[in-house]
Amino acid sequence: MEKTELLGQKEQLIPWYRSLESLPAALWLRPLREGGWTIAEVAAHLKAWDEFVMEHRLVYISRDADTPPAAVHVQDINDGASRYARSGISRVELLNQCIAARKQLVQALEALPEEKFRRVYQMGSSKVTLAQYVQYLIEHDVHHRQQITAFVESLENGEQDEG
Ligand code: NI
Repeated sequence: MEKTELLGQKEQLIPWYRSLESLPAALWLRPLREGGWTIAEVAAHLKAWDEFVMEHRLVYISRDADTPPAAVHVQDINDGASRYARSGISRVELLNQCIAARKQLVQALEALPEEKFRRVYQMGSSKVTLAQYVQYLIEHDVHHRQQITAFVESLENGEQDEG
């Protein structure tokens, strides 16, 4: 995938975040499945990973250094995002922050020359081109979007059955 296409796909999360503002308010803090994350937690999770990528990956790539094999504390990042989503922050505020983080991420990627997307970097424990890495991040977006879409649809179908 070319840089322009990759950035276009990363930007698609912005209108999707906005669409979450118009969901019934009661769904925002309802777990997707028993014991699972809420929509708020999924949004905070995506924001936390955007921040991680900017701080711990793109900063190094912009300097043309390999990213340091600094340990990625996945569980800590995810737990922190969950706590943040449950901290009492409003839906509008959290979504605005998610959108701001995503805009920053897209801008940071945009600032990198095309050539860097074809270069191989050490990303944690694996070596991949920047384009492959961004492709992986797009798949992560799509995975969580599908999760929430399926949840909302299942509730809509459930309500129709009852009606
Ligand atoms: Ni995830």
